[in-house]
Amino acid sequence: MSIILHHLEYSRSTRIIWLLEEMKVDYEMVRHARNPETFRSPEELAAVHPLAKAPTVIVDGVTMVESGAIIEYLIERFGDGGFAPAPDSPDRARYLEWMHFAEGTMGMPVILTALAPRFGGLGEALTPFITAEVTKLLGFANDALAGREFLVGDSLTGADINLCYLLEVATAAQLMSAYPELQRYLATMQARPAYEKSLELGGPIIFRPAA
Ligand SMILES: N[C@@H](CCC(=O)N[C@@H](CS)C(=O)NCC(=O)O)C(=O)O
Repeated sequence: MSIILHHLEYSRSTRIIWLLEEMKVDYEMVRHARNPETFRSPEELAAVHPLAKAPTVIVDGVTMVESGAIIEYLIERFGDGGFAPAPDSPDRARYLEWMHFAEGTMGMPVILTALAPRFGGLGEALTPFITAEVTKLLGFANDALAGREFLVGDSLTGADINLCYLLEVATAAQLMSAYPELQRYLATMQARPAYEKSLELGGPIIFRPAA
């Protein structure tokens, strides 16, 4: 068994470090720095996969991108029955829904909002649309997590891992103040030893320019 994780600084690939540390499996990590001018991934990552995206993993010689797919695949192969409800569990549908909600629905508006200040803002046309979307999506997740430690069931799943990166981005973009349940949930995840280890190994998730 061989797992190679291509990790890009300040990126979603911290999700995969976190998962691999939770599963306690051996892996090799190849680190990539962002281009300091464009903040995009470097040529070395394009040599691994044409999209040059993080995370990229190579599992037993097969190269794969997309956090959600990678998380599902690694859990199937190496999760030892944990980190996802079984296919016939009543929690399975909700697990898959949350897993794909993160990148499929929440990612674009949250990341656009976080990036917008660097590019002169969202502008008049996009601001109402994107802001309403962010409010709806964070509110939805906040309500779903009321009184819960995890998105699904009573233990950590891949869906939690996929969502938390976006909550880190939302926190950095100061979008989280109205969502106490999301703040509490994220704090609980941040306190997990494997989460702490992922930051130790991968560096900060969010780039913060020197003041
Ligand atoms: N939906 C993809 C998004 C991957 C993605 O956009 N990753 C960013 C890092 S957070 C990236 O590689 N950016 C560098 C670039 O596109 O040049 C996933 O969840 O893996």
